Amino acid sequence: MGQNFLKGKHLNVIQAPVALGQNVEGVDEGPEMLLSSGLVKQVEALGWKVDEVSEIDTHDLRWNSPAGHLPAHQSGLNIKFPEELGHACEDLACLAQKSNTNKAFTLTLGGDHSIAIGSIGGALLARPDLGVIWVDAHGDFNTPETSPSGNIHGMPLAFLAGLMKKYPLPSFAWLKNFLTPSQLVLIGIRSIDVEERTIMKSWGVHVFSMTEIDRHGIGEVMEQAKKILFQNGPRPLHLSYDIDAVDPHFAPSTGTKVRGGLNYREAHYIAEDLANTGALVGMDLVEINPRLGYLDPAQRQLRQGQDVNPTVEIGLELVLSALGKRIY
Ligand SMILES: [Mn+2]
Repeated sequence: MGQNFLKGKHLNVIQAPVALGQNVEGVDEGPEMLLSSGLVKQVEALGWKVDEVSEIDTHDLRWNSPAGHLPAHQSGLNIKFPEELGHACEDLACLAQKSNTNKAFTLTLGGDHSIAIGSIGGALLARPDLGVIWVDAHGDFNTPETSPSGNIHGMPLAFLAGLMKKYPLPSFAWLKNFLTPSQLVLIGIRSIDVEERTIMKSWGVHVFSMTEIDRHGIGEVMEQAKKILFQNGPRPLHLSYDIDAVDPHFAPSTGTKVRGGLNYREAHYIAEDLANTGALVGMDLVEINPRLGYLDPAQRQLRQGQDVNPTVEIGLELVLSALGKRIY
């Protein structure tokens, strides 16, 4: 397509070890596991120059932080830790905006999916026209009125679609640019809350659930997804990859497992196909919880005497696919 959404092959890694968007301990350990598994070296082996590896300040956002022990509902709304997560996402948004302004690829490592409010909210400040491919088992479109749990990791798309503007949440006032329905596609979905579905239908989001993948195959689904996102010509794309989209057989270390997900090749095909567009400018990889599934003997692998967590491994591989790694 010949666009210049990136300036050369420069990449920034942002670590966002945030766990308070959900309620399972350990998801804040994702970024360090990915980095200690050799992410930077393998990204560089694909010809990328890693300009910066930064980390947002999350001292009070980890599971075992003081905030983690606060009562769940501080705001009077059915939403947990809006203050803490709003400020963390604002920090992340600053870094993401800067990286996008510099036309570097922005790779954000979570953490739970609440961090996408920061990574995408920040990218939208630099690139208001950004298209988003949201790969997930869940809809992530809940609001305080529809959420069964009040966990923000089930609400990031409601924030990014502008549906939270009606709630008094000053810590998210920095969110300025919002997605429109032609800027967003969801892929791999198989679990939507009843009232969340109503919100999604009335907003008009394009959903490619597992049923569409069964019926048409992932290749055709990606063609349709690109048709929607590129209907008015080329635009930069951001891939928000929740590892729970992948079937738990392949990616067991995650907090909200749902059976019937993407198989190994389907998971990769999405990332490979987006890399092929030449339009991909950013990616989130979220919800890897190395503490879950890790001790299951059936999942245990050893390499050079060291434990390899298969979910961390597949996450790393998905990043490489999105950055252009090819079979042939
Ligand atoms: Mn998600």
